[in-house]
Amino acid sequence: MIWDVDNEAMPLEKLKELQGGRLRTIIKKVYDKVEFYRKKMDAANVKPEDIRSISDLSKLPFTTKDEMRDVYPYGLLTVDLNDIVEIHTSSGTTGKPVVDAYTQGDIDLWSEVMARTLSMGGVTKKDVVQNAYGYGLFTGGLGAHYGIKRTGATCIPISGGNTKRQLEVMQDFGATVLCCTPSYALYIAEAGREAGIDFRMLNLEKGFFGAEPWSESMREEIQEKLSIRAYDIFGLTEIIGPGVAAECELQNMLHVFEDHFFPEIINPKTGEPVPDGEKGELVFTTLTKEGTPIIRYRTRDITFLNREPCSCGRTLVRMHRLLGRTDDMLIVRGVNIFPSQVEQVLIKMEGVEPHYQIVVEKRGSLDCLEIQVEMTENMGSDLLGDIETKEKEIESKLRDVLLVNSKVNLVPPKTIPRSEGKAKRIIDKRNLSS
Ligand code: DLL
Repeated sequence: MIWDVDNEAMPLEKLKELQGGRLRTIIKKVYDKVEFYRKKMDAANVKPEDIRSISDLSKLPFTTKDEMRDVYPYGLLTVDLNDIVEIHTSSGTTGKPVVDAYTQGDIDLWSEVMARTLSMGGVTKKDVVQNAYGYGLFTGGLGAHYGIKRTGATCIPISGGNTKRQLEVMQDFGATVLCCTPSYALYIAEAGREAGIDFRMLNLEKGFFGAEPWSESMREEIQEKLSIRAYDIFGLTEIIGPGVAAECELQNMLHVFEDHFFPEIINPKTGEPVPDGEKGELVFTTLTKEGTPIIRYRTRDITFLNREPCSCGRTLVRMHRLLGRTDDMLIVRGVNIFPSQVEQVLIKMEGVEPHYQIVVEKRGSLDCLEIQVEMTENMGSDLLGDIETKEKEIESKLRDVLLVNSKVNLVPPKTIPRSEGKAKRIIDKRNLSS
């Protein structure tokens, strides 16, 4: 079902016009009201009058996460603090977080884009949605909450964690939909299996997973283990939270809600826009957000755009599931490595779980890559001391994909820390020692 057919299936000419008009308004507003943007535009010698249509966007300077931190907490506000009704922050582990301050209009927008997201996977008022994204400053919990309520479905605001209780609630309340990070969905599946739950017998039908990278194979695994259809949903605090892009029922790339959040793909090294279909860094401009509009925000996420029509009828451009991040990319002995590549290898192998951690260290002047991989429950006993052979097999498969050597260590089941939110996949010890 298309939640907002007028805006999600708008003829492309009309969409372009709408985006251009919205861009003119927002640029004038940030130039008048926010010193941060006025200074940057003056330095780049661009005036609001120079921005007439969406194709003028590339004249404007980028905004980076570090710049946003510099004006923490309220430096990007376009309205009076009295008009802000809610605040969220990013979940960064270093430095000050990035702040998103919402007006009531922004909360309405957020509810709408999240209602679109859930409707794309078929959620209606008949559904009972278990919302296991964390509630709090993180945008996942409340963002999904607003969308669930907007669709008219029943919301169970359980938040993340307490997996035993998640399973109990899922059964007792007959949840039909699960919202959480993909790694937590797998954890719930695992804990359920141990508790003797047959997910095929439950009401659960679909799940909306995002906030961290996951692969197509991980989708298959979640779909099979939980007996559901699993949809990828994408967003980030700086732009609004979840509700920036989402998959439709065809599960074939994520429609970007570009009437509100305009995407560009740039070459991360040169900052130049790249043609559709080519990989690069995703950049967003918010066209309608009131509290903290963001102009040309460099997400550090890597993907590409696809403008081919989708058979669901939506005209909104699609982005491929994230291929990595410019900052999550490890450079080991000069070779670029993404955690998703490791996951793709592991998920196809017998006897191991897609629970892993990548550790990079310097030994002398050489970068060493060690990958801890969990065995399945029965692997230890099946292999009878053949663990080393298995490790070698994984190392060889990884070398084919990563193009560098790594040392694989098989570790007993459940020894890699589980996360109720975003999983921590990389431990880079090189920075700590330098
Ligand atoms: O993670 C918002 C969100 C909540 C999205 C719930 C989806 C579901 P942040 O904490 O600001 O916001 O983190 C944003 O997470 O730049 C991506 O690198 C990553 N990310 C978000 N969704 C996906 C996804 C929320 N579907 C950062 N696939 C983004 C891969 C994702 N990575």
